[in-house]
Amino acid sequence: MQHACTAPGSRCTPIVLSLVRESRIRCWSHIDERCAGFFALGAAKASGTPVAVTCTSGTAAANLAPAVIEARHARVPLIVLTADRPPELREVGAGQTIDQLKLYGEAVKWFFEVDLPDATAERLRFIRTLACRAYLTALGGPAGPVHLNFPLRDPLVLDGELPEDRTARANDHPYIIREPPADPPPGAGPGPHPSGRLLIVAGADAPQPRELAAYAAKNGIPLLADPLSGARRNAAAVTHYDLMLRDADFIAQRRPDFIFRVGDLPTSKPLRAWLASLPDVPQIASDPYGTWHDPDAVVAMRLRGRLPQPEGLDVEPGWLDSWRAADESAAAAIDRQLGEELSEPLIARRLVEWVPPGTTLFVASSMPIRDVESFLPAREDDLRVLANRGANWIDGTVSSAFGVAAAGGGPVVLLIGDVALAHDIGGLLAARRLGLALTIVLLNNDGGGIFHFLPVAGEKDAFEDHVATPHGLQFRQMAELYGCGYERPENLETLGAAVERSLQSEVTTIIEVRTDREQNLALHRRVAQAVTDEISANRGSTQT
Ligand SMILES: Cc1ncc(C[n+]2csc(CCOP(=O)(O)OP(=O)(O)O)c2C)c(N)n1
Repeated sequence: MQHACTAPGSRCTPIVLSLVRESRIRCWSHIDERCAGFFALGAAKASGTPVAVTCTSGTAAANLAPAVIEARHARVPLIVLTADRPPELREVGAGQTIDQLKLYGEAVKWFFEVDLPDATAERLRFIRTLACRAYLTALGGPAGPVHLNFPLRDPLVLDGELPEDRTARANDHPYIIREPPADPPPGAGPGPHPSGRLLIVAGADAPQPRELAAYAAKNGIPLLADPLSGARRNAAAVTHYDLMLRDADFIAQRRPDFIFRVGDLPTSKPLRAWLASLPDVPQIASDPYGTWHDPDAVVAMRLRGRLPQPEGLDVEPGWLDSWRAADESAAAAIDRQLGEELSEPLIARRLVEWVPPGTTLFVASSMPIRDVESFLPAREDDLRVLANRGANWIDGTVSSAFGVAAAGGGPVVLLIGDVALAHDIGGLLAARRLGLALTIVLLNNDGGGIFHFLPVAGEKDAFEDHVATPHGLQFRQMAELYGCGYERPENLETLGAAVERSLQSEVTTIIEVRTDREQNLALHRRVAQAVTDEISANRGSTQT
């Protein structure tokens, strides 16, 4: 384990001291447990290895729940170490005591109530084994959170010498080494032998996305890849499916013969609706993590391993070309409609032009993730796109992005709306306290712009105050309060320059772009209409 997060308190003192004094673990200190949980989540998501988070007893531990739930849904290895009162102080009116047993319910892969171990050789062997087991459980199968609850009795700091620990393995070797799980053989089982109009849909955590994209390109199979899949690349990538699949005629002409679904389902509603409308088309999900992403109950075959990639498939000639031609028409229509004026979709489309290879783009839920899916072009470089799309909420986004930055591995740019930023405003403490540099591109439309797309927008008496929730926050002042740099570009050029400056800077910078919710809705509608018009106009050339 390389990273751990702490939050202050008394009862957790022994755990905090143990983590801080272990030179091989980098400890990140947080004030708010909710932030600590999401920070750990981000670091674990980015590194792919378990990260521990500890806190004191009571509601402190309850504040970790949102991150634990997200970790479960997004398969992120998190090790939660909560401090608790010893048995004699439970249910007797002692302060700061709640029932912490199975506090996170089914959201954790494993709960274990640790006893009050003495520092004898047997107990140390037990605790070492427990630590290894927690680590391996968090990492194995589908990864996820585990919870160890530690009753701790006064004194909470050592009042004497510890006996010599003779249980460590030589040369700092782990106490237990586990054989890495064998990669499931590609295409375990007989596998289908499809032909005709084949299609691949790739979502978050698609295994080996580059290989998948190369395979699709080589075999002429259209690849509808969510940016979170890492597979939106190469010649078969169809980027604008979210807009194209709103056109009934387009859909009518593109009934596939086989659909391969890899990784999680993409966010796009039109894509989901289209897949749901094709129960008669064999849909085959490759499912290496044992997850079950099929809300419409249309998947006919589940493959345990990766998608088999047989060569020499009999794919219908012209099938990929027709998708690619429509995709290019859509791109042209989008670019014409968006022009150069700053808008939320334009930023989702162009932001990556200013970031160096190896950057991670962390995208908040609500419109940012949707706009990135709809508008981010295919890229051949190693841009990584991450998001908290396990449970799809907006909480903890800032902290998660800082956690990604803490795990190292290149610059991190966070694209986020104002409500999501306000929700995790405390996460900004990581900028100065932990010395982490993030580039935060803030799309400030003073409220939840997404709700304008929903029928509730018509309920005028309640909509603005209770759904859109404008707040009027002055983010310049907020940046100052949290020791962040601040820029407010007014056009595309100055935005690009601000992003590039921020990426060179050693401090976190908030780059605020003001937008308008009503205008954003209107622009999205215009773009969608323009794509439909363009595809229809080019129908002759794109027909299959
Ligand atoms: C923890 C949590 N509470 C409530 C919601 C419901 N919700 C969905 S989107 C949204 C508004 C987000 O607004 P903002 O971040 O400004 O993005 P925009 O909609 O403007 O793109 C809310 C409150 C949620 N997703 N997560």
